[in-house]
Amino acid sequence: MQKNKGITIQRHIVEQERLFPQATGDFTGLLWDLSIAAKIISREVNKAGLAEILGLTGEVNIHGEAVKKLDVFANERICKSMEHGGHLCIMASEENDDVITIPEEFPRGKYVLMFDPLDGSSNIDANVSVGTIFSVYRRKTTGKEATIEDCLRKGTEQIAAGYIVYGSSTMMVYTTGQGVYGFTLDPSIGEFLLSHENIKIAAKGRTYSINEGNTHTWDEGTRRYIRYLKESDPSTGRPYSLRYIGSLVADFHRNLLYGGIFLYPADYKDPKKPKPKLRLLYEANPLAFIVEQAGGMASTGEERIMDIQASDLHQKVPLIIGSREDVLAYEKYFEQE
Ligand code: AHM
Ligand code: MG
Repeated sequence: MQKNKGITIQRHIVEQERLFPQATGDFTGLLWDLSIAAKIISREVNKAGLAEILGLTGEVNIHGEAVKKLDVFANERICKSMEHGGHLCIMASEENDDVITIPEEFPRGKYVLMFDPLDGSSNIDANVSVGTIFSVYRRKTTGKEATIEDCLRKGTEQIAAGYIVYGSSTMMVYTTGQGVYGFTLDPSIGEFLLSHENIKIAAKGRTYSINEGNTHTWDEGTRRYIRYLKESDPSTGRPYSLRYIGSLVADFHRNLLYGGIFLYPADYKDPKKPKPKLRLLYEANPLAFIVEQAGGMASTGEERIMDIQASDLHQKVPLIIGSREDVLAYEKYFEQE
């Protein structure tokens, strides 16, 4: 039974925290601050359709003010919402080359926040769903200030991860390692309400999500796997349907709820130097934590995403993520090459 449906995100966070008697409330504060940033970003994303009236992002609006690009706005919003709370010691964002330190005037906390402020933002002017992705670690260094070492971690060290999808409604989905919970923003009261309790992904889906225009860049294993999905064999649920939005959070969210596999393999145009696109720390790890908590899998094709030790803040990895049996089947094809 969905006994908690409709409770606010704040109450849910507090109740989750009560499961850990030693908790200080710090972590609750962190997630709460993030949910506020999400509401503000949601408001701005929803106004994007008014660009004709208010001025396109990157231009000067009718009031003579520069209109910030939404990804820049989202990045600044998250930094501002998170830097003063005393929960964090350092942050890193997909938008910044280097780590983001906490300004001197604010207290330092024990947590590290990594985030992609507005993934898929190139889609925004066409009213396509976009998202914010985040991941939280506990600090590991012990010096006066946190360092990049606190950010270069393995996904298995995450203590929380989540995303906000700005779509037909705004939803925040997160895990602290105790299952996956989804909250829908009720704009009339400005609160995220629990709408999806203990989300589980189907063991096997009927859809695949990949940029098929890149076929010429794929390794042979990926090509054979996609061909296999398209063959007709009703006894094994094939052919699969293709669903690709080109906005990672939206593609992932759909597959999480309906089952399926998302693939962004490396570009093998130069077989000696395969080039992946998606980032380990801001995109792959947080979604991997969520999918595993929901019973699914995330892999590079040959390695569990969350087992990779990050060596660079903007390191990129192939990402194959979704229903467990589908990811396992992909790994078999990949291994045979
Ligand atoms: P971004 O971080 O620059 O927004 O790019 C990431 C996006 C993802 O949302 C999406 O899955 C992918 O790029 C789509 O790439 P492509 O257009 O190559 O299919
Ligand atoms: Mg991104």
